[in-house]
Amino acid sequence: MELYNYFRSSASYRVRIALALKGLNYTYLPVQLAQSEHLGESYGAVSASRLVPLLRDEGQSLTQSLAIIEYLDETHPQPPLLPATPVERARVRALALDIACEIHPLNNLRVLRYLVRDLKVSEDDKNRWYRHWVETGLEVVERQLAAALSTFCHGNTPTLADCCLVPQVFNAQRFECRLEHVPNVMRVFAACMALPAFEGTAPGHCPDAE
Ligand SMILES: N[C@@H](CCC(=O)N[C@@H](CS)C(=O)NCC(=O)O)C(=O)O
Repeated sequence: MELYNYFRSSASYRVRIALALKGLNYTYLPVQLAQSEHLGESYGAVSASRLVPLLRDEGQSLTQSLAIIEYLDETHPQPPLLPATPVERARVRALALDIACEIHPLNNLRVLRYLVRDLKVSEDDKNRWYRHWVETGLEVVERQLAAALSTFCHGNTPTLADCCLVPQVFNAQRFECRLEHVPNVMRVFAACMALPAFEGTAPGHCPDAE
């Protein structure tokens, strides 16, 4: 397998965690987002959306981190990243989507660049925007974690939801977001980071880390 990704990309980090949890080897292919390499012709020939991550497996190109993780879960079922019952699976997917759909897209690189370059928003206001959506978005996750306490987001083993939560907290810390109001998010974050699959694939350990 080959993973096109970028060390600071939280969507890429989700997939790195899933690959590590399943003990799968892959070739790390860096795409330098900071230098806009993803917008160039060569990555454009690989990816229609020009976003990372993109996983190549068995000659197929797979995009969208959550779809990639579910693909990995179906093709390599152990350890499972989704629980056994439909209602539990719905909860885990909902937690993952609360991060991947309700927080991350508002703070993606192209959105931040549009705010600054096209709408002429100041650097300070861009950071306020970023923090606002992370802090309010994580509150939604916090309420759900507080209502059903468990070691990880759901139960005592990591799931798709944890693959999303950890990279989002990394981003939050990088942008100095407030996190005292989400103690259960931070408790689950700490439990995940105690595992090599989360720690070893963190941005700072990636081959393209600056
Ligand atoms: N929903 C997509 C999001 C992919 C995505 O937006 N990736 C970011 C990096 S985290 C990216 O490539 N951004 C480039 C840009 O915004 O120009 C997924 O989960 O894979």
